[in-house]
Amino acid sequence: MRVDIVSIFPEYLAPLDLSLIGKARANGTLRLAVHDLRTWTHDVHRTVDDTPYGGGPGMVMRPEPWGEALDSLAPAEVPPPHLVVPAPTGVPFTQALAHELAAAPHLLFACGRYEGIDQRVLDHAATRMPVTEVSLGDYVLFGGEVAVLVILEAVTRLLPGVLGNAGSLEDESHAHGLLEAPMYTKPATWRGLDVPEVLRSGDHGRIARWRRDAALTRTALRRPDLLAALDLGTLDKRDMVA
Ligand code: 6GU
Repeated sequence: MRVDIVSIFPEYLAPLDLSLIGKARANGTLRLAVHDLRTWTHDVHRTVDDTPYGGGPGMVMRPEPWGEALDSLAPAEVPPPHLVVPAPTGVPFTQALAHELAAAPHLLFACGRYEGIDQRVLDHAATRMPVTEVSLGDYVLFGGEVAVLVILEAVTRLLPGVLGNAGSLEDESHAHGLLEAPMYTKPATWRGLDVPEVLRSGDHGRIARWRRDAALTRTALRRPDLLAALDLGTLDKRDMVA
């Protein structure tokens, strides 16, 4: 997968050199480049923002540098990249969207700052490529950079060969619309607290049942919205008594 990120704070993306994303870059699974938006300015002050039409506080990112940046990074390419714009006004970022983005050959991230990017940039881009504004949740960040770190971490681990154990993708939280059951490792007793007996029983049927019930209970308590959205056809008879 190819990934381009445009930001006025490229240093913010330095963590992309680390850990499994860094490894995916080193072995060629991920061809990632970070670009400074000011590369595409032409005035001595390298201006990227201006006051909002209609008034109000803050500044808005001017369209010209963004237009040139997108022209440069998405030249009449077939297929074009998927433009992802992190913003609190976007659609919620979910595991399903992570899977969708992981299937794209080329992602282009536009990191806005201030009160956002002039809307015409996104409207114009949408005439030539898929554009998705994505939100991490119902709160406001300074800019899109940290959101890109989050989105790319969720996407990269879905790419073939990035996770050592692909089985990790199978049962994890959100894979089936449920939160995952609690996990334990050795020692069996720690500070007077025991690992649930069933997990040490070696009875794989009982263990699977216990984990399923724990996942349902945890989801009911913490994320009733997920439980309500669950396809009832995926429940079995014993789920109903849990
Ligand atoms: Cl993706 N960007 C910004 N700037 N704020 C956010 C967000 C994204 N998601 C939630 N708040």
